[in-house]
Amino acid sequence: MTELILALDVEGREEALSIAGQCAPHIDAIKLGYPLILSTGLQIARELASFGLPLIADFKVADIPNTTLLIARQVFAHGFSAIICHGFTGSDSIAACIGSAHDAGGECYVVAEMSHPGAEEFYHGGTAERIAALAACLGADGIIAPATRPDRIVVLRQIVGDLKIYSPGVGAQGGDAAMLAGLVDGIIVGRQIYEAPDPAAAAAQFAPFRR
Ligand code: OMP
Repeated sequence: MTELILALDVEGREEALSIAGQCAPHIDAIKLGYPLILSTGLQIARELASFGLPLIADFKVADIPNTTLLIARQVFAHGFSAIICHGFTGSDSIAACIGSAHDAGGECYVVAEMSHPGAEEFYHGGTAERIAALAACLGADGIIAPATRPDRIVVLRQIVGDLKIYSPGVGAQGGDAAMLAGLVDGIIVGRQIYEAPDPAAAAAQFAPFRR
């Protein structure tokens, strides 16, 4: 059983607020990334906060420690509760993101392995395992791991223990929520919900998998 995190990758304020409002009773958190934030500005977080759900900033931060810290500072100053960073940048950058998040009372999730097909080119062969181990060792709140490869989640779960695993790739990318039950702490779903004729009904379909 798992949380349902809505990936709100729409490109307009009105649409974002409308979909978030419709889905709010059926979801546990909202993830905002570049599509919405570049089109509306970080202040959209203040408006979405009115739905009373945790807001996750998906900037997949991949920079030097100082720039990472400056990005995280902006994110938490705008009311987000969590941030996502890449893990391939190495321990100092990951630690900067985790430290900034925790200083602000927030959480940090580290991408251990991505969900798209091309991710196999670099993440497989030990890299994802190393990132997951580093994230756990540095005190991250969780990792991001692919719903499109449940077998990989089993491997990464053995490394991170009871650290949270949030998993994108359900629906549009081919991942099946039923395959992830008991393996992950949260599924991240975008298009299957926000492109549906009735987003609330699409979100409600995940009710059997929610805690
Ligand atoms: P849909 O494919 O539309 O369900 O959206 C998935 C969401 O998860 C998007 O916001 C992606 O940017 C994000 N995501 C992935 O799809 N794969 C990853 O490996 C990592 C993420 C992420 O960090 O959220």
